[in-house]
Amino acid sequence: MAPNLSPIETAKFAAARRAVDFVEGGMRVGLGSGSTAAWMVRCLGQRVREEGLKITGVPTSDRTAALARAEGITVVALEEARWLDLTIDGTDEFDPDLNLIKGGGGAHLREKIVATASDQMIVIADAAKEVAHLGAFPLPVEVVPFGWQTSKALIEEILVSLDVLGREVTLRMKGDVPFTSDEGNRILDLHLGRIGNARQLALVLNQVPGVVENGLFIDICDRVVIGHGDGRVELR
Ligand code: ABF
Repeated sequence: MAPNLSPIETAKFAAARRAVDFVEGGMRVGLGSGSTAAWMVRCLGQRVREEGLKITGVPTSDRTAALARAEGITVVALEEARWLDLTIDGTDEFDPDLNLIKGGGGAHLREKIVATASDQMIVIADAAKEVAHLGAFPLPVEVVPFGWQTSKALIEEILVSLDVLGREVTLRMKGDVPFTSDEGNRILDLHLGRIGNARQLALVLNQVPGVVENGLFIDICDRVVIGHGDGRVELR
């Protein structure tokens, strides 16, 4: 399956392929979003077809659902699976405590719901996602469309008092219209530069009226599989 890939795709494929080794027959598996997770879904599909692996997949995005079905993976809604054995998903950043910034693809709400409904979460990432401190990647915050400007203003006020470097908050756009998540909500991107206290920020953000969820995953990830451009894999 691994054709001659670029170094970055080699890294993503290597991490995805190694993570799929943790999947056992009979598992209910949360399927993440993004390009690294797409490699994972393809590798899982190969095991389903070639080994007869029996698993049930719960996708975190409509796009992942379509890919999983195309790969021959049995897909069910989280409501039907109720609880999952394992979720495998990508990330935008991970720090030494395996805390994450996710949501660059706009799917962090469903990703966090699925990940927290799992016995274990494994993150797959190319080595560039490893950071000493979270925050260089813009932190997504999903807000309902009603009164989103008020939510944005309240967030900006909060940032003044918190342990962050930057304070710019932008509405995520798709071309010249606001980006809409699979749930029909809007995404605000917090350009913070460096987050000192991610645990505190995650708690405070979700208290803002209109905020549905933020992209900080604190104490949720159990293991990170890191892929390198030469095909090497590391486990954290
Ligand atoms: C998803 O994958 C998102 O949470 C995250 O933004 C994205 C990372 O994408 P990629 O694997 O393409 O770098 O999990």
